[in-house]
Amino acid sequence: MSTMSNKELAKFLLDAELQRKDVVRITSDKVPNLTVEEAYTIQEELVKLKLEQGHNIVGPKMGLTSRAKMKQMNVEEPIYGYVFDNMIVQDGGQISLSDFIHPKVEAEVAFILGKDIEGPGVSGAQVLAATDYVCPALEIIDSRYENFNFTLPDVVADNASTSQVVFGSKVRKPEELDLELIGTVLSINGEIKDLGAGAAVLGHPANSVAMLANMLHRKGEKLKAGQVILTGGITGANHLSYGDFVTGKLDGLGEVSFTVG
Ligand code: 0L1
Ligand code: MG
Repeated sequence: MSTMSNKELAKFLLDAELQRKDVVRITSDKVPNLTVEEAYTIQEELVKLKLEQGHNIVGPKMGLTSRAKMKQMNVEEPIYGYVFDNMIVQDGGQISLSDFIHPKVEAEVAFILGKDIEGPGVSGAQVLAATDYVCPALEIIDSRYENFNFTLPDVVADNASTSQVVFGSKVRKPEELDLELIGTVLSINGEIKDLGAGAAVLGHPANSVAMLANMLHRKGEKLKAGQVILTGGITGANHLSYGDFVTGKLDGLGEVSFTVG
């Protein structure tokens, strides 16, 4: 049993984020027997603290949605976290390396919801019908744990490593694209770092949003119209360094970019 409350654990992780200082994973000493369910309770406390600080939720996001990442973490189910308005970086803008511990970037598709979506039993087809637009995105993840060394409950408690997000300025109606086939290239300084297709995300990025709605239903929550949902990396996550120029090109959705200052 930990001597720290869930709120104290959330504060510990938030302090690490705000001070850009990595910490040892909480399951190593503080809460060795932490379950995923309990970890989501810590994440809820973290979300509350961010809301209390005046930040607003842009939308929940999905993580660990590729078979490769799930296998690596030995998990059957992806995880979710929350993106806040103070995490958004303008397309073509600059991020500052000093705002992070050890950032990595991955290319994703984001869904902009036109209608609420409530589980259980939500399908990808229902998600597409409830989606107004999709757009390209670059997610910058930054685990608060030393060397990205964590177990599944650790990363859930740490808001799924969420840090900053660049949404592309071009939006398209989902029915105009075949999101399963959407070719994606992630480049840094003109060098291709990784590539993939939309199907890397649970077979189709809409399936990721469906799964998210079904997972949130367990907590009595739903996805809301207007929320922007990151569906999970189509590419792997690549380390960022000072001076990097990062682009994500998604077929039919155009380019999204940022520089690292
Ligand atoms: O967005 C993501 O896929 C992050 C999931 C957390 C795992 C990681 O930090 O690599
Ligand atoms: Mg991601």
